Amino acid sequence: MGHTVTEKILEDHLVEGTLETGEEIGIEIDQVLTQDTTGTMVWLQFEAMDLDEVQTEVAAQYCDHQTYQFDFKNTDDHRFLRSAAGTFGAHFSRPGNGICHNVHRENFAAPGKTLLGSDSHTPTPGGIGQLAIGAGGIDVSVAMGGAPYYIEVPEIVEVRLEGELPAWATAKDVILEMLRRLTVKGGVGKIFEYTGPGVESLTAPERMTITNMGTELGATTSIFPTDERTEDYLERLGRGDVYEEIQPDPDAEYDDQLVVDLSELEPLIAEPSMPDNVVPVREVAGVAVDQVIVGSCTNGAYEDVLPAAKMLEGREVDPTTETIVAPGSKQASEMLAREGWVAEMMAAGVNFSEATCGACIGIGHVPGSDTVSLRTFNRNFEGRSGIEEDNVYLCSPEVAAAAALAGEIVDPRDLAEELGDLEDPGIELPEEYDGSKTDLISPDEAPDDSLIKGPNIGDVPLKGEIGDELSGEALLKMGDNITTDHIVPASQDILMYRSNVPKLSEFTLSRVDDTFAERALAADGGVLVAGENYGQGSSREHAALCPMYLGIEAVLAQSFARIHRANLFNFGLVPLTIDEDSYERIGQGDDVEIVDDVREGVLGGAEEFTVRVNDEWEFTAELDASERERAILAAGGKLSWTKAQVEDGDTGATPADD
Ligand code: MIC
Ligand code: SF4
Repeated sequence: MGHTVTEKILEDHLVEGTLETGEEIGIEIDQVLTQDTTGTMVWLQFEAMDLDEVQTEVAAQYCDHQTYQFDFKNTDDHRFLRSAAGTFGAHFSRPGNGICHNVHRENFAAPGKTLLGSDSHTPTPGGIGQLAIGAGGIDVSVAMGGAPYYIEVPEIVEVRLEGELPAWATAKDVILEMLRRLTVKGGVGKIFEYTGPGVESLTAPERMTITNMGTELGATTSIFPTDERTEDYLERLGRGDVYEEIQPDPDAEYDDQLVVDLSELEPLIAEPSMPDNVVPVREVAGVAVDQVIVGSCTNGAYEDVLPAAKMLEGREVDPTTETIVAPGSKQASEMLAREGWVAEMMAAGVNFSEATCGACIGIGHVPGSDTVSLRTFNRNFEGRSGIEEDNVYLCSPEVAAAAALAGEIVDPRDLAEELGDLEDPGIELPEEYDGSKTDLISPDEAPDDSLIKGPNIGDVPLKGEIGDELSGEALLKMGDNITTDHIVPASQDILMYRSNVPKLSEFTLSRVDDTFAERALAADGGVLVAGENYGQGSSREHAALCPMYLGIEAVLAQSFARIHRANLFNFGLVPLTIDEDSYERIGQGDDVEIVDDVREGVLGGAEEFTVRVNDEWEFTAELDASERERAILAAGGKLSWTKAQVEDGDTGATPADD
């Protein structure tokens, strides 16, 4: 039987297990990336495991989320990260150099290689045939120490692209169409592999918009085959030598298939406040727009900003619409500046920002109350923009620029007809990506060789081993699709505590119930109850770490998002799956008790546990976990488990010489 692109790369990197859907395998990781808001924990855990040197081919530390450094704590985090990169052997990208996914694709991404990153949009270079997966921080630390990354082999779904995009339809509309069809949980347990004649009509950057936002489907990753377009892109980056052709075999078999006819697509938009709330732009035309932002790791690359710049050239944005462009990397800004596009945009009324995640997580450009913001980003979860009742729409740079000009949502095809001289700008790649590399410091040039820890950088809290008994109050009952932004928000006032878990945990679940943290501490233990897809969104392990710190011992949910589920194991919280009837019946404040011996069940492979509620009624909850996950859980989390493994010399990770 022939192989898919995914199988070829997995097979090349397989160090443990059998490559069969649903089986747990261990794969070798070639590259890792981390960023400023998850990176401090990555390195603190690397240090706590007594590891002293990066073992992967490439490790890169980016500073991208909180680059404005509103507080000394952010600056201290950046200083610590630079010192950690220097001490342990990673590349360091200075604050302002750009978003991790953009800078990584420009400098390190390579077909056929594996990449593990502590950010959920790590799959971005899947667009150039890299198998790239987002994970919690400790998974990245362990892989960086040289150990395999363990994963259940997902279903591989073929997304067959037919035809070519018509005028004004874009790569963003391809992924919005996928979200419209499959929803934000449609990709859980799946890898989307793009194939078909439509692939060659898309440039490498367009493919990366699609793979980036595959994360919003809940997918493990998304990947494209490689071809002349991939090679051409890498050559323009000056890295043609890393090109490798990877195509699926003609008789490759997929677990499932869907077809997207590119020629049938039209400009689409995700309405507030979920990325799968997708409708044609024409359906919401006429809605007044107060703010437009072009940027983010989805659509902030040079090739994304350029079409918007071309549309704005010689025109003026509507006086009622504030328009901001925040490129994904400093290289993109520098090139756009040298070519004169920055000046054109400024003359059109654009406020040009530094290369940062910023507004994507509510840091800067927070929308006004009762206003509409149109963004080229990937997420519009309620409140993420920095104001609770926000109205954030997601769209392509072309739709964003059209709205900036019109002051309202408008299909660019209709605006083009009205204006007469507005043409679809299309996608144009530069001859050469020739931005400076000043802000990317290689391990050889590192200015530091020891860790610099400011007063806000604390230790990683540890949980004890799991005991025989587990009981407590159902401290909070939540609905479906609870995001990690609900669990530990990422806004500016909270983000500065990412290295200080006791302080950060005060904000746990505050977006659902602001009395939660206080109640949890007072209760000294308890459980959480949730509906489907609990923990979707970010890779931030703080969403498990903070509840753990507050004494939460288990989460009972109808289903879990992939990265968050792994994070729960990593911090010793039992993720139990419950059915709809039990979910409906259990109430907030109920007393919950696992009747069976928990430790024995976890270690002995029990898949079902009896849960007793208020001493009145019982139901069965499921624990679907591999042997390795059970051992991690029983040890109280991955840090304790790995330390023990390292002491036994079992992980493949390389401990420090004492
Ligand atoms: C996000 O888009 O939500 C983030 C902020 O990039 C997160 C990482 C984090 O929480 O630090 C992600 O996507 O993993
Ligand atoms: Fe940054 Fe937003 Fe991308 Fe997350 S989704 S990495 S916050 S730009």
